[in-house]
Amino acid sequence: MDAECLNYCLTKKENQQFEQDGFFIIKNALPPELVENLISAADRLLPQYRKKNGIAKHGTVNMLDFIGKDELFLELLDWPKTFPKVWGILGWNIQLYHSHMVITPPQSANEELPKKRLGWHQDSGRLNIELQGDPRPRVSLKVAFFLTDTSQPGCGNFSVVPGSHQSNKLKMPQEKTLDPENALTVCVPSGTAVFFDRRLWHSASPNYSNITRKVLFYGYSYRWLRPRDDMTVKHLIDQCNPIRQQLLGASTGGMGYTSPQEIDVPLKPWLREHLGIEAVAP
Ligand SMILES: O=C(O)CCC(=O)C(=O)O
Repeated sequence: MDAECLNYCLTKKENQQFEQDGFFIIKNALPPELVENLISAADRLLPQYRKKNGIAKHGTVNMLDFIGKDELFLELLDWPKTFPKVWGILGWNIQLYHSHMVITPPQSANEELPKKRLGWHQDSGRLNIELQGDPRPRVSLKVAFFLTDTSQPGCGNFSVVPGSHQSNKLKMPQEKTLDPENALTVCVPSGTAVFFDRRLWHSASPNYSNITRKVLFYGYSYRWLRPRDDMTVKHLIDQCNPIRQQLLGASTGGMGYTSPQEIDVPLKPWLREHLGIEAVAP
């Protein structure tokens, strides 16, 4: 991993924002040429995915486990402008536990749907039932890479309720079609990365623009959490450096996930070498 990434470590302000609001935004995380190439890679996968899953051309796609479907997607795993912030929040015992790509085509004009409440949720399914505590522990976060422009509302924007990660429940208005009072439409240009805590109440939203919205979600968690999708990456492991191998789930065995040796977590010695012993949690 290139030590240039150390220029983009988590700042105090980003950390405070993450703790307080449950998310923060990094503009210009990806250069335009890379965004174009990622769009092309995504577009190459879509026709077959739509066909296989019976999704019409204008239907929304939520493709899980895209990470191993094009080598270019591996570049964002440890992307210099984002990855240091991931370890800055979660530490070194981390992995990619989930990837999904959401493609939201414009809603056709004859699809004038009645106003409906958005699909507010926290990530991780049964963790939100079986883990005790209020708020429950963080466990994971996502980095959402925006490949298309959603700088205006109505473009299929990502929506959040700032600060809602601090509670297991989200208060809803009595009127069933309304969203929570303090809901926020996240308006960001292409190339932006949005970091969010899995506990943050969030939702997708309809796309009334004429641009198909494309976002890549990278979910990072502690290594002891089971992956949320199939993580089909075996064919890529040998060509990856040790830190990428760690992120893709490599381990010397079961014990290596809960009580890792340094061989299981090459990110740890890398951080110690570059940042010093005091920067690395035991
Ligand atoms: O597509 C979106 O904006 C929302 C994605 C989402 O709900 C999720 O990542 O859990």
